Amino acid sequence: MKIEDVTARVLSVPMEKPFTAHVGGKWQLFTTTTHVLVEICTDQGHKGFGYALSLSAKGMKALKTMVDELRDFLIGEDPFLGEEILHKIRIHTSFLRWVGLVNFATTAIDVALWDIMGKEAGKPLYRLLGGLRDRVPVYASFDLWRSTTLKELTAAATKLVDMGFRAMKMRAGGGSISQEVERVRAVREAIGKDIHLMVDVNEAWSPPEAIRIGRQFEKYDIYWLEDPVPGEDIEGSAQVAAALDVPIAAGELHRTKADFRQLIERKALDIVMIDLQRVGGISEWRKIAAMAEACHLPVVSHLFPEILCHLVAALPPCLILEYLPLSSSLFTEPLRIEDGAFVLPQKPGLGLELAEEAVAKYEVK
Ligand code: SMN
Ligand code: MG
Repeated sequence: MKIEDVTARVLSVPMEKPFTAHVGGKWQLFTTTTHVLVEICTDQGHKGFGYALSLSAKGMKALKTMVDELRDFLIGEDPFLGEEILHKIRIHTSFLRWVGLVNFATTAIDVALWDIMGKEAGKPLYRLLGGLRDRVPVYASFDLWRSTTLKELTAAATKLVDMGFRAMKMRAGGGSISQEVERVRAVREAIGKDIHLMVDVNEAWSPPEAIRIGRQFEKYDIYWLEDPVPGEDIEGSAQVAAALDVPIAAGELHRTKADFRQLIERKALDIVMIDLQRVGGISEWRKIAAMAEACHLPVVSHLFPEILCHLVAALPPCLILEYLPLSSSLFTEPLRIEDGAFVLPQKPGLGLELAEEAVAKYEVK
């Protein structure tokens, strides 16, 4: 089997539920995601797809160009030679290092290769990766934004429980200590003691602030406190992790195995959160998950529930799947959540089918 064609398209996809979040040190309203959708066709008629996305359109045309430039490393190759293909790409982009757009481009390519491998094997990806679980615990990561009023926040949290979620993540940061603590207290009271509650600060605090506020969160049984300080402040994160009983989750902002080695060795986290596209795809995600496993640390996913469900289902250190879908309108079928669990698709590969009409509608030429 040989790769015959590789195409990349830029799509501007409206969000079902726009939100405001603290990203890049600033509060921003997000209404659209920009995807770069990559499709790979083989001479046997198998077609796989993958994608990378951003909350901003800036740089995404450059990402498409990056994928177009990497096309030569794919044409004529066997899609089962994923490691070999990635290795060649890395050698030829090594001056740019394996971060940023290089990683976003390899993500879309690597995901598409895994989709083809699953289709060729006739198995859903989680089975190809050696997994058996056809359901994984999931947490709701939408609606409980820091921009909501206290009243909206508790109503939204109660609604998530009514929808069957057994775990949920709220955002924090930006207010006074008493406001932040009051929001966590109110959500815990609204959802009761049996629901897992995570709090994501998106880098909004300094280490002393994180320690002062985090201590007051402890009595509300927080499942994890996420990115309390800037991602680059590994030492600060280690101080916070040492001072607090609540487990610290971090890693979504990090890119390489060497980054994760530092986070782990300097004890900057208790739970390893791995983003799909910052690390460069499924193949790299698995390796970083194995590093965490070797250090007896649990792993959690970041975004891309429709892709990372396969990894969470297959890999032993994985705890729970984040559910903040940003790509659902590109697929013919809705993602399935039942009784607080994400139901793995049973079709081969990613188990997803592109809604061609929607893709054509969202394409930016
Ligand atoms: C997050 C992701 C996407 C937008 C805003 C915030 C967040 C998460 O850090 O963990 O989901
Ligand atoms: Mg986060």
